[in-house]
Amino acid sequence: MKIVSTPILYTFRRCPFAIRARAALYFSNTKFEIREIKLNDKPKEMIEVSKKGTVPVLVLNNKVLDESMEIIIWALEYNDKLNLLNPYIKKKKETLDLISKIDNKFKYHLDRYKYSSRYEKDNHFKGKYIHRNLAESYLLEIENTLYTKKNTYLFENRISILDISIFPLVRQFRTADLEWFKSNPKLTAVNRWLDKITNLDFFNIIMKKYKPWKKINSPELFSSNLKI
Ligand SMILES: N[C@@H](CCC(=O)N[C@@H](CS)C(=O)NCC(=O)O)C(=O)O
Repeated sequence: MKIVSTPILYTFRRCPFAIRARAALYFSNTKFEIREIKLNDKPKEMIEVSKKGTVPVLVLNNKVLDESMEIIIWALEYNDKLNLLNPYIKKKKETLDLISKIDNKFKYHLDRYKYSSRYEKDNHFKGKYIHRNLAESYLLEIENTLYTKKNTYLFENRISILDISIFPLVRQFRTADLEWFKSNPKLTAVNRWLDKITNLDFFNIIMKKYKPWKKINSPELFSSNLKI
């Protein structure tokens, strides 16, 4: 698809779904206007194009993508010189199934662990540490993949759509209790994998801080200048 105008990304720096969308836009070398938002004061320009009010939202000249996986796939189908789509092409079902398990089941328990006070009155709430154990059980599968294959990354030893889609949610889980996570002997390979990814140059670049977007200010342009 030919891009006429510069894409606009509505984003929130710490949101794991926005982090993975920015990662894919980075790896696809897409130049875009970055609009950092406040979740409690969303710009009307964003709601006009996507009523559901979640970030990330990518506005293209002919369509709006308001699900992070749609943005990732759009970006990498547009330009994927580093072959991040490899597992999505070779093992599409397994790849999407794993991402969906992390997005839904793992994230469900992660929220109830990390933000336990918000759920205390919920009938289905099992207690902070039970939810931590249940979230951890999904990471044991990842630990097993990394450990048994002696892999650095989740698919064939190079960074792929699987890593960039999953690591921001695992990072969110880790930050809930850094000490517990880092010293957890059951998550040695997951810790190594997360350290490896968050120490790559791209991570610093996509985590740069921007002031919340205001229409009157000049646009902030994001360009990865990836040498590919
Ligand atoms: N399925 C969506 C989830 C996006 C999402 O839940 N984003 C959160 C921030 S991490 C959000 O915008 N929540 C709206 C709010 O808090 O008002 C995606 O993958 O893009």
